[in-house]
Amino acid sequence: MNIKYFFGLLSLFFLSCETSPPPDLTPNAVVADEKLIAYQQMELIGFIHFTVNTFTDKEWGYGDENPEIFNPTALDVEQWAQTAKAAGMKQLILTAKHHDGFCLWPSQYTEHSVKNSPYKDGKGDVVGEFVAACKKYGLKAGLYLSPWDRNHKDYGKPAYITYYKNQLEELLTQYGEINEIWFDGANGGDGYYGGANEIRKIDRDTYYGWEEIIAFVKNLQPNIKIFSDAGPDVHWIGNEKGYAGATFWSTINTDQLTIGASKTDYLNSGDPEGTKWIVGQCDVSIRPGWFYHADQDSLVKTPQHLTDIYYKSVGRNALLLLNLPPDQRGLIHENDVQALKEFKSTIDASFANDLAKGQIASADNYRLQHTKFAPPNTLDGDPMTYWATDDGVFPATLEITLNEKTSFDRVLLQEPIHLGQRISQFEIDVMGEKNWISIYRGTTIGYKRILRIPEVNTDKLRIRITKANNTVALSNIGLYKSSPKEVLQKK
Ligand code: FUL
Repeated sequence: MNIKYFFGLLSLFFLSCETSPPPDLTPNAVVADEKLIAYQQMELIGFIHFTVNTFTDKEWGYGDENPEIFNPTALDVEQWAQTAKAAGMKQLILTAKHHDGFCLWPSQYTEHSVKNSPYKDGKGDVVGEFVAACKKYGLKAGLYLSPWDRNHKDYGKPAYITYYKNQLEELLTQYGEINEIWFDGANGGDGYYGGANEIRKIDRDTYYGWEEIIAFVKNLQPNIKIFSDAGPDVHWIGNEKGYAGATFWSTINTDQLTIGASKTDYLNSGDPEGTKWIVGQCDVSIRPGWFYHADQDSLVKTPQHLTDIYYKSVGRNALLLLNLPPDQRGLIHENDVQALKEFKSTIDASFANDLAKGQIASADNYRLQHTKFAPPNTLDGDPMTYWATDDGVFPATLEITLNEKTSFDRVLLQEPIHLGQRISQFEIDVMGEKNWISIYRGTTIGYKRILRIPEVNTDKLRIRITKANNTVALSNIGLYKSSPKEVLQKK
């Protein structure tokens, strides 16, 4: 080859290297797929606990209820959907069947159902009406089908599993797309069981044949997300207060999980060594009970309490599933609607103005010195673009310079989870009179972490990531001044 020609080719090669963007960071072995990223981005979703318990004033129905007691006087599923929508929820999950076995749809496999109730003279289908209302208001619909059934005569025997699958088939074939199915962990104990009135226990590991049920569900609805305390797509957070751990990994080891018997601490923190990506979900009720009880009308959580829960769920890399139980009219009570409204306006006020927007992000190191990995990517609001360092750079330090001294007390951080969850230790410093002052030490970030820090007034902040399981990447940083509404004002 002619030497001139050779050098010509070489320079062409370098030129093309410069123009074609470098490849993405190598993803971790365990990452969030598109389906779970979209699920996590919903952030706030709602629960609707409604059944015979609403009329018997119980939390767990025994299964011996007369279906005629189910008689809502003004049931309005659209009010549920409107309330959820106005609160910023993206999905609602309805108890199609709770532990009492009463079905809110006219199942052909049982008489313990809405078809034998006065509601619409037995012609009503609350599940169908609920799914249609969700659709109308642009919400995803999810269904809760209690594995435990205190009404069914065959509960505990193989025949019940056939019954349970028949019910799943009805729910997952007759109502269009269902985004989530919720398998509760409470299972076995005393019940009516077709008149036997006895205690029945099941083997949690073997009775349901969960693997087969999961495959059955996915076959009927390929895009569905399955919740249980063991996943496979979404897992319980280990308490019913709505709190994820301050260290929370979206990765977890499924061989340590059993539906209905997983260790709550493990669920609350996830596992940095986890081999599966399962999204954490924090369920909590707006009232003390999951079902409506008139004597709890004055015990609705305050907007401030709900806001605190928001920080401990959405702000800790998990989803918040907030329960809004309809009353005997079939409506979400006025007190709950009011608390929810104020909660939403508080969050909106706190996060209306991102003080980092349009400011300067810089770093000593960014990968290959290429714009694809440059610090300003953390300020563009896009979860897919990110700042990344060269391999092995610790601490990875990113600085935000504000155009003037600014007061803020909330720091929002996000990792690009399509590449996995990486960060396990970081510190935040702000510039004082002359020196950096450390104001926060944290562990995990994940999809979203919102830190409540004491108010600072500064024009410089830096994030130092001191430990991660792979090359550091951050997709988003926000700075906010919280609304005074977050704190209950003394009258
Ligand atoms: C629990 C159930 O026993 C409660 O009644 C409620 O449905 C809650 C969400 O899950 O395990």
